Amino acid sequence: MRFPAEPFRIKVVEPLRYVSREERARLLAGAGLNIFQVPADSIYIDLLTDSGTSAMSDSQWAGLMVGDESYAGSRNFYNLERAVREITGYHRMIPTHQGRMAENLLFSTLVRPGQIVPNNSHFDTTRANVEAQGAEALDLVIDEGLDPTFDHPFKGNLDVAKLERLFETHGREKIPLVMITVTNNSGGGQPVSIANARAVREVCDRYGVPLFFDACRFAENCYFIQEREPGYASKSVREIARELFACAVGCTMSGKKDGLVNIGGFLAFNDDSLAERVTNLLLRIEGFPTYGGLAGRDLEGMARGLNEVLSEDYLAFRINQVRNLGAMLDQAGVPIVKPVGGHAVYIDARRFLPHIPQSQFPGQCLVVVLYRDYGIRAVEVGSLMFGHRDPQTGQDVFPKLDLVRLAIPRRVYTSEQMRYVAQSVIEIHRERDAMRGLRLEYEAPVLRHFTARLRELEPATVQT
Ligand code: P70
Repeated sequence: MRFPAEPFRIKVVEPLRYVSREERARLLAGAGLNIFQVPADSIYIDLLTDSGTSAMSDSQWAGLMVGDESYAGSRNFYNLERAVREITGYHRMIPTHQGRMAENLLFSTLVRPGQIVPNNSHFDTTRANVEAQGAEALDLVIDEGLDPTFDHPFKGNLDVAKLERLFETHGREKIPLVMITVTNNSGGGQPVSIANARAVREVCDRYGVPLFFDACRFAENCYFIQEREPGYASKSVREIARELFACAVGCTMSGKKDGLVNIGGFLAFNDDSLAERVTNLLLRIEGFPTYGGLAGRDLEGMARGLNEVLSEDYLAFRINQVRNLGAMLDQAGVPIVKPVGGHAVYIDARRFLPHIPQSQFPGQCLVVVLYRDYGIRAVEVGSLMFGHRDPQTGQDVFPKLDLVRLAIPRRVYTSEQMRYVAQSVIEIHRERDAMRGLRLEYEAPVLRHFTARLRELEPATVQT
């Protein structure tokens, strides 16, 4: 049996502070019920994100000591370049301080106002970076990907027929590139199959448009391919990664996910003239091309992390830790997105709290109670994160799904802590009828979820 218990032991521990319910309630009220504004040392289990929260290995920590902090030509740059080349096959690697800078560089170079960038689903920063160019960020995930109850092995797939129609309607001039996010974060951390990536590439080739991956969670995606896609069971995850990356011409990467580091990212592809254009911009806004906004030691940590993340013992543990949390919730009747994705369990807040309308942020209601009563931090991926007021009609626009994400940091929490999380959510689910909706008191014009302030509605105003 390929048993997915922790394939590591604990060498260093980080004590967690116990905070009373009263103190948590006070902190949350002071934060405008916005979990991003709560100090992290007041949180028991932090499932806000799997990004930048990984525990590094002894080898990665040792790698920091061989950081070469030369301004130009650091040896760690070459180590990272080699790691990226071996894994992806892309020979140009441009380091950035994190994923969103890779997005900014790529879209600033390729995208013009009025154009459309299709993706299976854009995540928040990707969408914001496309829109910052005056372009439209269009989500084309398959319909099954939008149904939280539909069991499909590759719910992250991009709808090829919709993509064809988009090209037929607008022509290639309007579409500067196509992106696929692996795994598809907004849709529940769902994987994309190689067959789908190939079919998308075929359409892109026909129209002469480049296909890029948003590759943050590529290793988790490749593990699912090995597990689920016909013909891949006997291939190594490393081989599968190489095959997957060959379907695109390049990628943006946040090393904070499957790079197993706390900071870092890169842009990688084979096109030398694109590299020249991106580098000119990089020099102005990020740094010299051999460090790109990072210290030499950070480059080394990421080079080692990218190789470690392809360990199949690690991936079996990782994917199954997340899956087991989902199974505990599912067995207790908590509505979750199925099948469970790679980095997180997503609770379907609209089914969890059917008495709270989308205009009262059901997902955020659950986030508030999870922290106040149990010290757990989750994140809303729904009306608060993606809802907005249409400037033309003045109407509120809500996303199709209202989810609460329990993102699991890599190699950080024990299975016992995961059980505590499951029990907490199950207890809230039993008491859900007493929960009340929220209203917005302040919102910023972009990425409002990071700084929004909310207030709990009085019982009298709750719609039932
Ligand atoms: C997350 C974080 C980052 C991300 C991503 C995809 C598919 C690019 C990026 C940007 C963001 C986040 C969300 C909620 C709470 C905290 C953090 N995703 N593409 O957790 O990468 O952060 O390195 O600039 O998921 O999903 P970077």
